Amino acid sequence: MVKRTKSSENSFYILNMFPYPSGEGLHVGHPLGYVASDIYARYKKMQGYRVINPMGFDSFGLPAEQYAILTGQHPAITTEKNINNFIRQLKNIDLDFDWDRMVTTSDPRYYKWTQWIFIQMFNSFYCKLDNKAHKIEDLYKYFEKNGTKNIDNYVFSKDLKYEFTADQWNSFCNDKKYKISLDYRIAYLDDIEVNWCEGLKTVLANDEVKNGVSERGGYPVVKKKMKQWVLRITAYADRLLNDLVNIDWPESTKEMQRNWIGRSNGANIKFKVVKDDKFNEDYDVTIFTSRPETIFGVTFLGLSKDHEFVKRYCDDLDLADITEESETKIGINTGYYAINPINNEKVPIWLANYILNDYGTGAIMGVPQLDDRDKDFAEKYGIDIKNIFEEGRFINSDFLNGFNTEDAKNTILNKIKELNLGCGETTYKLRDAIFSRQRYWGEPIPIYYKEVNVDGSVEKLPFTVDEKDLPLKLPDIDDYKPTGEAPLKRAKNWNYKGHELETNTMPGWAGSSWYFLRYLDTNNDKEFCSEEKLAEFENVDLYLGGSEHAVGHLLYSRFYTKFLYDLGYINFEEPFKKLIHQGMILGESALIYRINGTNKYITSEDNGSEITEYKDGTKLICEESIKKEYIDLVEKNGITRIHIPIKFVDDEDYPENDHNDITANLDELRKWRPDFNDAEFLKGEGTITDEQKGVAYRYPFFKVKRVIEKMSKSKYNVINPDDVISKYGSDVFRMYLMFLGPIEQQKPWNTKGIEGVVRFLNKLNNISNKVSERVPDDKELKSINKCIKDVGTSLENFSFNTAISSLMICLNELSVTDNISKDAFKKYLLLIKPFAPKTAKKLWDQIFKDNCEELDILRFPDYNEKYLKEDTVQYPVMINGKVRAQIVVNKNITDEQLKDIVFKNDVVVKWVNGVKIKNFIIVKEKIVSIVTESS
Ligand code: ANZ
Repeated sequence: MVKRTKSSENSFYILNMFPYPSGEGLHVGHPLGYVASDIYARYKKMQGYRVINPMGFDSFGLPAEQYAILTGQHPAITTEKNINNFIRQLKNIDLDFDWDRMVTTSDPRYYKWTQWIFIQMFNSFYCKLDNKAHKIEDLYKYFEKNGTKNIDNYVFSKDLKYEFTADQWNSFCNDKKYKISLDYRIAYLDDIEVNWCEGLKTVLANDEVKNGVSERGGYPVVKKKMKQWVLRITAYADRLLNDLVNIDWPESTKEMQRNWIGRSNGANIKFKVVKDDKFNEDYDVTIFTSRPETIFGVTFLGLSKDHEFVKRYCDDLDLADITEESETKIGINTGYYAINPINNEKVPIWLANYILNDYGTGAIMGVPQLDDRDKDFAEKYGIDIKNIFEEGRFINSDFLNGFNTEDAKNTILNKIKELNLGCGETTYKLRDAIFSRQRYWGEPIPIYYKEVNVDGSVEKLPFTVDEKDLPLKLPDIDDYKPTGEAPLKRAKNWNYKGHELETNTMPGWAGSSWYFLRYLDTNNDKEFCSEEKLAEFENVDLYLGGSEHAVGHLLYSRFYTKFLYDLGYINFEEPFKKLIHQGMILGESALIYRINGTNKYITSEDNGSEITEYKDGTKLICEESIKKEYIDLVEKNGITRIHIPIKFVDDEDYPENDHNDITANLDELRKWRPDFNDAEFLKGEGTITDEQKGVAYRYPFFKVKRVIEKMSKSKYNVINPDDVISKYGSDVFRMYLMFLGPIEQQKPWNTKGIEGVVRFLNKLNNISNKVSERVPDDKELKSINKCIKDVGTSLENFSFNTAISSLMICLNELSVTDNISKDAFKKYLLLIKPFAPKTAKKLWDQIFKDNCEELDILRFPDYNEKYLKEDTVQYPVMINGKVRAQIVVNKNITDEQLKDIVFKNDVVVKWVNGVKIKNFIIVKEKIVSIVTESS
């Protein structure tokens, strides 16, 4: 059990979500969080913190495998190449990552421990007594003592299908005990319904299936039960929910996790099925509702088509039409009725496609007035709708009449318990996490199957590979093509000690759910992380990453952390104390329009009418006959939008007009793709008048349409940081990225705006020639001290753009004089160092190298409050109780001087002219009050 607590208050762990090393490399959107973290890390280090800011690669995944299928290259090879390219690009941005801590999830030295954690999950169960994972041995002990008596209160499990006494258990052979224990473990095998697509020979995720066919290719998809490894994350639902209050995360992300976990407090209520001539058994349907107080509004019961009642009594119904995928509600009337236990009303029992079999009890009470789904359904099938709620109060609800929702809920829950009609019940939307993937490029699951004898019959049970034999390395295969079978089935000698090995691999999130722990002790081959190393930094102080991971990765990481905590391997329950989502950097795409069925292109989206005149007044001048020809064609054939590379959009050619960012370079365009070779572009000619100079420019152009959208290769709007850096240098790139706006905000990259940052750094370079030995003057002291304070405050608030604004303002102030004092300049370089490390270093070496002071060891400067005091003060002037004017004066003036100024003020003169002053009061640095005679 880890007892050690964090060894240093002075340590700080910063982390970015590690990237998948795609073949496309980084675009400017990726490094936003990296640069922010780098600036923050450098700042914290300058404050004397021990900081780590590691980087690694989430390198298992489908794209590498897809690429292998196409090219026959082993994914390990392409992955390595991609990683090297990423590292090169990241270093190019001057990111000061702790490269010696780097992890890659597809490295056997790393996934050894991903496999080890899986084995720990296999060897554990979740104990309800203390709400923690325990070693499976404790479950054995329980069975030895109690058999399955009250097992429901002891172990967290989906269904408890065994029943035996302690004596019986003790008489079981080991293999039978082992087999029984398999059902209670945190990692367990389950027959799970999956979406099987025979056409693609693979299992598909829910979002890859649309209307019953595969999104890609449109092949039929069927539900099929398959044996899969599953992790019992549902055992952690309450902790995952409750502990959200302890972490500093965006509220919206917490809310998404809450919704995903979906705890719902309601009730299970029994409805009796009515006996008649075709049905005379005693049968109850138990429904789950989150709104038991609406029970007087029930007009039908709804069951999932897989409900047990249906299997038993409805074999005469044709269930084929009830597809879950369908967007519209579909139902069948079973012909049976149930009795509302509260008011004894008889309501019909329907089957409906919107009722999930694995949520609640798979049965609902339909309350059409208050539940939209029920309302749609009732309206479609002509089922009654009863009004029971109006203006916040229940009506037509007998003993609930006049109650509000909360009172009604409490009252009905008591009634239900009293009458023994059911019980309060908490349900969750969260499902156990399917862990098996039928693909190649992932961690092998360290399980083998051995035949054992259980009660006289031979069964194949799963066993874990010995920990000392880890990693279980991913074998080579000859053919990566998907055939519907797990690719590892084609691996030669894929067995362990003569027993067949599991052929499914782990999902993408297995490796990413715990990598933040491995950074603390990357090269340890004895443990996933040693106790000492854990104590150095513990959990992540600041985590940066995209909000698209709000549920998946962040929830799984929390689950893994809690699990390792339960087993005593770590002493914190949450992986990431503070979380910031960086906003997406959008690209500016350029679109042109092809007239369908031709190789002719027009400059505008609309049907041709816009061809003649643009909103800015530019006239398109071309011969009427040509124009007419185009307009007719556009109307006849229609047009297609085509993305063209943004780099063909002319930036430079017409700097004096507004069109420089909307005209395409047609020569480049023709060279770009063969189909543009002999393209005909309907060029326009524009006129722009420069009123100051009194000249008009005329120029031909081909106007593209600009849209701001996600950066993506397919939209040709990707800006590669390498290009920006080779043109402007990494400091400009870093600062511009941060200057674009608040880190959390989504914002477009606009290369033109970069010039402002270029000018700023140029100015800094220039000023360095004017450094003088003189002592700083008051203005400098004030300016630099204010800047120190503002940059520090901004950084503490992760407001990088305002920090840069402060730096810009200060530089402007410092550069008004002919020279700048060495002292002020030195502080300024320290302030800018986290943002523009290269520039800071260069100037430092130029100016201060003889000082024998190393830039790298100097602390972030402190400010002196005394220089921040304003030397002016603003006085509101109150005349007869109303503020009529504001007067700004020097702080040090005398009362006499102030009085003089006040009575010379135009507004004051207007109000007090000709009347006698009864009273004149000055409250120092606060207010001036005048009371006149007549009031
Ligand atoms: C009556 C009712 C009245 C309901 C009302 C809702 C609103 P949450 O809160 O998200 O947990 N339900 C129960 N089991 C279901 C299933 N297997 N498939 C589809 N729907 C199911 O949702 C709980 C509510 O969803 C339940 O409360 C039930 O409808 C429905 F004004 O019962 B309710």
